[in-house]
Amino acid sequence: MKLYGATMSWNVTRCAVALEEAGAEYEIVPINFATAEHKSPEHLARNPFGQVPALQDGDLYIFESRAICKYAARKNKPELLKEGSLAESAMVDVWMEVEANQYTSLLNPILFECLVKPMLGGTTDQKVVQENLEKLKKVLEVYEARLTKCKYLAGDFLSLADLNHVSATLCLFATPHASVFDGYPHVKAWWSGLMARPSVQKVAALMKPSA
Ligand code: GS8
Repeated sequence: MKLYGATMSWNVTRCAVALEEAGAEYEIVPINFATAEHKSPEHLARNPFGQVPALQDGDLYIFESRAICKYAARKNKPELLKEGSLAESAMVDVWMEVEANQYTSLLNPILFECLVKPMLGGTTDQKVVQENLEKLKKVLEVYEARLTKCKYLAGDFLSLADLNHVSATLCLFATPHASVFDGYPHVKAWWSGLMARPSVQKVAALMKPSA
C-alpha cells in the first residue's frame, strides 16, 4: 500500500499509526505542498479535495484519514474495531467520534497556531491557543472519568479509538502545552501506555523533522 502525504501532518501520521499497529505493508510517499503537488491532477485523482492523506491499495484509492485507519484495521487487524461484538464495536465508534469531534477538533487550532504558523513565518495567536486549551481541559475531565473506569477508551481493550488520538497528541507534546495533561493522572497513564507501543515509537520517529 502507499500512503501519500508528508509525516509532518498529523492526519497522515494518524494513518501511519493504524497501518503500523495493523502490521500492514506500506510505504509513505511524501507530497510536496511547496510545489502544490497536492493540487496536481495526479493527486486530485487520489483525493478530490486536494488534501493529504490518501491511501492506494492496488487500484483502490481511499481518502479521509479515519476511513484509511479503519481500512487498515479491517484488512489486517480487525480486532482493533471489535466488529464481532455489537456493544464493543459501538463503544469503539463512540470514542472514534469523540476523538474527531471533541478532542482533535480542539487540538487542530492549537497545533496550527503553535507548530504550523511559526513555520510559515507567522506568529502564534496566544488567545486562540488559550481558548482552546480551556475547552480541552473540559474534554480531558470526561476522558479522566472514563479512564478511571476502564483501561482504554472503548473498554478494557486497545482499539482504533485510542490509536486515532496518537498523532495529534504527539504534536501537542511538541508544543509548550504538554503540561495540560498533568491534571489528569489516568489520561497520563493511558498516554504513557500508548507511547510505549512499538508502532507509536516508530511513527514518533518519523515525525521528527530530521527524519
Ligand atoms: C483532513 C485532511 C487535511 O486537512 C482527514 O484526512 O482526516 N478530514 C481530513 N489535510 C491537510 C493537511 S494538514 O493535516 C491538507 O491536505 N491541507 C491542504 C489543503 O487543504 O489544501
